Amino acid sequence: MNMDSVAVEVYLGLGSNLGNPIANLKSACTAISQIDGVQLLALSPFYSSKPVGPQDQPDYVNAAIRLSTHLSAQQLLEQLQAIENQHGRIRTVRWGARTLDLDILLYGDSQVHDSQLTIPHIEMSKRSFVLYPLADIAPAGLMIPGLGTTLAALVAACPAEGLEKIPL
Ligand code: A4P
Ligand code: MG
Repeated sequence: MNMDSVAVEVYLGLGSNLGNPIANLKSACTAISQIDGVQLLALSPFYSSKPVGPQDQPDYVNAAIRLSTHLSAQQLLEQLQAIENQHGRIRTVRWGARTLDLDILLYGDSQVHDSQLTIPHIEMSKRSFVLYPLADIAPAGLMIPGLGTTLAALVAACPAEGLEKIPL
């Protein structure tokens, strides 16, 4: 960690569809707020969503987080994967059911393309369960690096089908 560096604003997507998804996301949020070098700035409402990918799995609960950090994207990914593992995440089927999925959606205005990370998250612009919670906590004019478009434009182009805000 480089404490001299300027903090970067980061957005995460959270998802769960096994066990108690709401409890899993709340507990993940607490764990994320406790990562050294991370300051949690906002948590979106929770949404229930129909599974994208294999349909023979339960509905998901999804949310988004805004944080600021001095960690590199790679360091943050390691911390997030440790939290996924603590929540009993077992990697089997691609896009299959999971107790906890933590994805880095945006890392400042950076674009990352390496063997470990693709940022902005490759599927985010098509997924209502990512875009709507993100829009709850991010400025509408937020530019999506590499796409040359704003978050608001992506939301406008993405129907909210199968997505419902969970009243708390
Ligand atoms: N990786 C690359 N880029 C990133 C990034 N920006 N953030 C790599 C996090 N990880 C990133 O991820 C596999 C690898 O992706 C990691 O080791 C990391 O190096 P994974 O979570 O272990 O595996 P996965 O499930 O095959 O992929 P992923 O990307 O998590 O799946 P998705 O695309 O997120 O899809 N339907 C609803 N309604 N709601 C959901 O939340 N989620 C999925 C999972 C499918 N359908 C869903 C939902
Ligand atoms: Mg993931």
